[in-house]
Amino acid sequence: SGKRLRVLVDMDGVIADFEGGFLKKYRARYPNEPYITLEDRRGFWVSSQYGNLRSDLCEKAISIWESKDFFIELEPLPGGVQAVKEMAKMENTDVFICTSPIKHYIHCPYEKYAWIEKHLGYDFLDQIILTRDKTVVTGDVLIDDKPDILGVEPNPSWEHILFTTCHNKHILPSSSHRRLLSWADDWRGILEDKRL
Ligand code: UMP
Repeated sequence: SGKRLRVLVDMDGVIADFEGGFLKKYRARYPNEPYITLEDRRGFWVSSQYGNLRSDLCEKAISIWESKDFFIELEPLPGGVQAVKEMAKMENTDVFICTSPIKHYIHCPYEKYAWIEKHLGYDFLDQIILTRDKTVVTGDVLIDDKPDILGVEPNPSWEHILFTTCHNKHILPSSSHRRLLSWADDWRGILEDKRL
């Protein structure tokens, strides 16, 4: 029913547990350094919060996600893979995984493809959009945990649905964002609403 829908789903913090994977590997590699619990995380940039804690911790944090096997070994977030599979099977619905790779490109882009193949299957490799600027991608909705999604296009076609995660859960309800609290929340309702 309704019009064809194009749904853009972010990867890190939405279907892949970037924050949990980061903290686990940071603590294993730097057992004697201070760290920030997921409860205390604030702001999208992990590197900034670690840098504010102690300036040398910024590059230590970055060293974690620049390492081989960081992205491929991220655990799926609860319900995310199932929701994306279900969404992709819905009538009149095109789902794309829209994710920004880091500029240290030796492992990350490859491992993002490998993660999608591992968790969503080989055929889902057709649905990957790797871009550092999501504003130039057209779609009806973008489900993403980053509060401010900016780029060269001042008026992106998508409605940004803010996906709740540790670093954004304290942000006050903003008129500019609808939220998805988790994959147990009513994502189907949001899609039906956009289809009207
Ligand atoms: N990222 C950083 N620095 C941080 C936190 C994340 O470079 O402090 C990277 C990791 C991911 C990318 O590759 O940002 C996430 O981009 P999104 O697609 O989720 O916007």
